[in-house]
Formats: sequence, structure tokens, C-alpha cells
Amino acid sequence: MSVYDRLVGKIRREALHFSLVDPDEIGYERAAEFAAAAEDAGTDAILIGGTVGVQGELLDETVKDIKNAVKIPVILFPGDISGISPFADALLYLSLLNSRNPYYISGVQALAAPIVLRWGLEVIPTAYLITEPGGETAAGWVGDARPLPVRKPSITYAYALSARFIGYKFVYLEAGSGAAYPVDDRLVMVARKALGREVPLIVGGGIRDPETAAQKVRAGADVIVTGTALENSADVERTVRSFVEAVKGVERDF
Ligand code: 1GP
Repeated sequence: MSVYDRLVGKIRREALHFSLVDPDEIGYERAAEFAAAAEDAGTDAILIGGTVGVQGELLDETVKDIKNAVKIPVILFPGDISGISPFADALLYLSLLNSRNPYYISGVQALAAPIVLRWGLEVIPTAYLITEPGGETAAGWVGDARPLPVRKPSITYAYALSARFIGYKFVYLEAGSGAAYPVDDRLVMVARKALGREVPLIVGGGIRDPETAAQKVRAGADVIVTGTALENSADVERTVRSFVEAVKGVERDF
């Protein structure tokens, strides 16, 4: 069964938590241990990525180390064409739909496609939408995004609906790693409304505590991604467990 189908099957039962491993931030040598601690704490998948400095042989070795250390899906979350590796289970095939630069909407995907096919890597077409305050984060700056404004939720609604019509398999609302504040609840709510139950909604960026993670699930997120909060933790397993419990503890009304 594909990684995507496994995740969607789980999402029907409960909200999920993904742990972001940015090897450039936490150190390549620590990545596997970090991922194993997150798995022990009940996280549902490991995302490997980062906007700068995550590439090449070091990335390949890190992905292999993480694959050896965990059984849950190991999914690439690339910042550019250099962020892909044949050793992962799947690839978030991201299109940054609200970029000003067509390279991040369709160009890098075309450049990557032939090698991804050769590798036989599972691709998960994902509409990546950067919201405020993501313009101040590395993802927003490098990706030349026009961050979706909090005061105009109708724009997020329109982008999410368009992503559903086009046929993306995930929509990822992103405030940017280390953002000053997370994706606003109103934006999560309108994206959920646009997607119905057809397309799972991932929310990440600036989520620092379990209560905020639970709040985003109540607003309509299916998957919560945390990275910085785990990187800053002295006890990764304990911190991941607190996020997992918060996210899975939310009663969803469907
Ligand atoms: C970034 O959404 C992820 O792409 C996670 O962000 O590092 O702020 O948790 P944080």
C-alpha cells in the first residue's frame, strides 16, 4: 500500500502529527536518533527537509540512517531540487502555488520528474501555500511567496478550492519554520471548508505548544507539522508525545 493511502486511512480515524527533521538545523549526525525518539513518542511520519543546506550525499546518508532507525514513513519535504533522495519512502511533490516565481510552481517539478521516475519514488502532489507571517521566514523568502493575508481569508479559500479542483492530494498551509505565529485559525477554517473531506489539510510553521496544535486540529487541520519546537527541546521524545497526545485527543465531528 502506498504511503499516501496509509496516511489517508489513518486520517479518517484521527488527526496526525508529523515531525520535521531539518538536518541542517539539528545536525546530520543527530538526525536518526531524533527521528527514532519521535517515532517512540507516537509521531506518524518523519518529514526530512529544509530550505537551505539540505542536499547531496549528506542528505542521502541521513535519509538512509533515518530509514534504518524507524518504521514509520520517511517523507521528503524539499526546499529545492537538491532536497530529493532515492532512499526515502515518498516525496511531497510541492508546488508553491502563491509564489511569484514560476520555478517554484511548476519549473522545479519538471526538472525533478525524470529522476524521480527513474528512482521509483512515490510522489504525493501537494499544494503548498505560504500564509502570513511566512514572508519573513526562509521558505517564504526563498520561494518568493506572496503570503496569504490573515485579513482576507477569502483568498486562502480560493487557493485551497483551486488546489482541490486541480487534483492535489494534500494541501499544506505553511506559516514558515520558526514563524513568529502560526497559520491563523480563520485560514485553517476556510481551507477546510474549501477542501471538504476530499483533500487532507496539513498545517505547520510556528506551532510551539501542544494546545496550539490541538487548536489547529479543531479549526480543521488533519495533520500538524512541528520542527522548531522539537529542535529546541531537551527531551525530544517527551515533547513529541505531548504534541501527539494533544493532536489525537481532539474529537473531530465527522
Ligand atoms: C516548516 O511547517 C514546518 O516547514 C514546521 O515549522 O519549525 O515552526 O515547527 P516549525
